[in-house]
Amino acid sequence: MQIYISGQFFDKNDAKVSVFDHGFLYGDGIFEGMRAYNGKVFRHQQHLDRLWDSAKSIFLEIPMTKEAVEQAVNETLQVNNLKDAYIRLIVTRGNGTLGLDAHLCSEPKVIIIAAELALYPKEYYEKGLEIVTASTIRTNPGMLSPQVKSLNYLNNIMAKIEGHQAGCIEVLMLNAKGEAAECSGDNIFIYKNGTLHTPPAEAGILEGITRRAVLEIAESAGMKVKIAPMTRHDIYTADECFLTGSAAELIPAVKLDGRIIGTGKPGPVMQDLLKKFQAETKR
Ligand code: PXG
Repeated sequence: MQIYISGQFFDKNDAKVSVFDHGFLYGDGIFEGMRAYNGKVFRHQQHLDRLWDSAKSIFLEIPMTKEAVEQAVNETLQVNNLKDAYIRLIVTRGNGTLGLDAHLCSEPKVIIIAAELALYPKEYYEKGLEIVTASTIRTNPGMLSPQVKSLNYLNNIMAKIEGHQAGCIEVLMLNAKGEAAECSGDNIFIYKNGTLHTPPAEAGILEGITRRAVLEIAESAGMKVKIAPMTRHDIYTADECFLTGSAAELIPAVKLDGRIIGTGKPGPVMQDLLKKFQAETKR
């Protein structure tokens, strides 16, 4: 496996960053998780735009143009001979001191890892996920915005550990108001009485690229779509529930906190949207 670090490729064992990198010391950096289908990155430009927005928000100057990063991502796929892959694009603050001062850091580092896909096992798509609500809440937008895809994912990792302890591979995270925000690494949708619902950005979510694609697909299929605050009660009483993310695409959730959602089986609306989504990834 060849890993790209700031203009050079390194073998997996030699791909290293300094212990003084603020990405390591403080989680001071940002990332994107992307999917390549048949050699092409799905919605590449949107991922780059989101990365640049994250960078701007944390005063991080990416030392490359968007075009150069796009090309480096494509090159990383080619060098590793990967057509269908998961890609991790990372920008760290660079080497600094043991202090917090970001101004003392060297140039930010751009790292690209392209790996074989490690998807959720097929049975989860067939049977649906059982999820629980984590007691760890999603980052409050009054703190670092959850729209910043930062290298500090500890809240989400704590939530995921809670899920693991309950025997679940994904968990629902609430915001400080007690509304449903999203899952630890996926956005959430429900379908009820003919309308597709998902929480708004203001609920304190990362606005997923997959979420956006699903909203566009649903709207162009003439489906009623509502982006509004969502409670756990809404999810318990929904006809269908599913999660979205670059790695998972669309995956059904059939139980939340012990309540069976709808029929307790993957629903027809989700399955139809997944088919349409996959058709788009093939285009
Ligand atoms: N919410 C959060 C908090 C995320 O981190 C999504 C939603 C879905 O966004 P996209 O753009 O992928 O539709 C994410 C993305 C992984 C991994 O290894 C994925 C994410 C974060 C960390 C790791 O698959 N998710």
